[in-house]
Amino acid sequence: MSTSKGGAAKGGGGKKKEVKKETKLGMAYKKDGNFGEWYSEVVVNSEMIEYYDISGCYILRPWAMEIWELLKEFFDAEIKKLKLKPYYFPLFVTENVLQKEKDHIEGFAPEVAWVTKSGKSELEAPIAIRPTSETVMYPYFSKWIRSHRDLPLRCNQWCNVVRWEFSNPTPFIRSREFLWQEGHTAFATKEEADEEVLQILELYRRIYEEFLAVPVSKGRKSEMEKFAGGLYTTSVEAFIPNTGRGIQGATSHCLGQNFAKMFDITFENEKGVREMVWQNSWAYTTRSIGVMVMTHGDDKGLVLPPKVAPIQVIVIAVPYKDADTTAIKGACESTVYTLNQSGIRADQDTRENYSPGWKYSHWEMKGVPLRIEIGPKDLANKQVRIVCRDNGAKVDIPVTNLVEEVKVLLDEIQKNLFKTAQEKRDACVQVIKTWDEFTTALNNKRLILAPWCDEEEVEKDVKARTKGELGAAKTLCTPFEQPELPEGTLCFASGKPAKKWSFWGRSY
Ligand code: 87F
Repeated sequence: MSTSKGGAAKGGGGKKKEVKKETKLGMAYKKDGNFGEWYSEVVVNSEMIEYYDISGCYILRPWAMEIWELLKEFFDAEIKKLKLKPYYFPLFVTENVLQKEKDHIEGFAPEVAWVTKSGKSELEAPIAIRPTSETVMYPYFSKWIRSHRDLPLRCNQWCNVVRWEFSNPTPFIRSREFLWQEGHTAFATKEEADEEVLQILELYRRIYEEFLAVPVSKGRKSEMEKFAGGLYTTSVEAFIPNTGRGIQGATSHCLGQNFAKMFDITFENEKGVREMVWQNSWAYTTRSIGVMVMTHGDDKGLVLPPKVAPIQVIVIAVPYKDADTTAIKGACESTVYTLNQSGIRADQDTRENYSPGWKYSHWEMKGVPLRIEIGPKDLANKQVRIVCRDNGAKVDIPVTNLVEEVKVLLDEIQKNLFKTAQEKRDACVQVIKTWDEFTTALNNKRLILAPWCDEEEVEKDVKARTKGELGAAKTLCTPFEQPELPEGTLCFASGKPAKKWSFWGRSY
């Protein structure tokens, strides 16, 4: 991929000057050509990800971690308003405690990673690495909760978890170790728990739609797809048009009293009577970054929504011919300073061993929303040239209006990315009524909205009938926003009376 460009380039005074070899930039794969290869290339070339020598594990570089930090800053402030407290529980869990959850852990068991040795000696008993922290936390909930005055208990932790997946690992999307926040809460009443499930789901929608500019549908999971340990599961679901696959963006579960029973988490109510608590758990992960990359990236690389861009504006000097390089450097410097002063994340690329053209490609690859070019003509006219990453638009802006104009442009890019993604997603939605329409839509990579009888057996049957190389179809969610369901509408798969509209499709 990385071939080198010729060594000589014109220097400042028109003389031929040796410039350090520049690595050629660019993407070998196209988004509409080979999507999988394109995605790997984008996350690596944009310097978000470095591959690691353990399959399914990736190095998250600053360009990814800074996005994660921006999301975290928003989410953490919001949950603190909801009285969530920060905790950190250990990474390890004993077999004994993990097994307390054995009913629903059964299906997950193959993904649990174990520590069996220290140095050369076998541990007395193997210790599991947390795949999620219910079993780590809830024995202590049982200890800490005594009376109704101890409720609600609201814990959140930001941490890593390990799930030893075997199917096709993909950076951010499916990795064996990932970062997340996990919220675990306990209430005296179901009403309080129900309310929180939706408050958190709304925050997840905002992460995707307002920050990552990715449209999602809020809805409820089917009995087959819900978290088996809980009462009901809600989620935000995104869709990747290129692969025709749905992808779960985040989940917010009401656990009911199942874990309270298992872990004996009870409280004495005002009347002195023992009751079991009502619990929730919820999480979003670094997968969200991958969904954003897939949604907005293009053939030049990453495209970042301004709200999550570590650098929103990159300033590049264009000192060609006999230009006054000192004055240009000064203008770049003061442009960055002015923007930073107004809270805009701006930086300049001062490297002298790269040409302006190389820098343009480099920062396009990294998806920076705005590029400011400053050359001799701009200097003379007291203006700068601004280039938008999303649509390539170029505008010349008087320096006096700089901050306002940059704010307007960043805002427009944020809105346009969301709007474009929403239009693309909506164009993939297909309402179907019959099995034939369903299979055709599935083959056409559609996000299918179908009338369904909501029976588990029927979902199993659909899975079985659509099994194949690309994976079976399943329900993604039943969206809260339901179109009208006319009396007498039949289930597309069973022919029984339909109870609801649900999203179906292949998924990640
Ligand atoms: C993998 C191995 C072992 C998912 C697993 O969604 C256990 C599990 O319990 C497991 N994969 N799950 C379900 C996780 C449920 C729940 N946990 C807290 C969440 C949100 C955060």
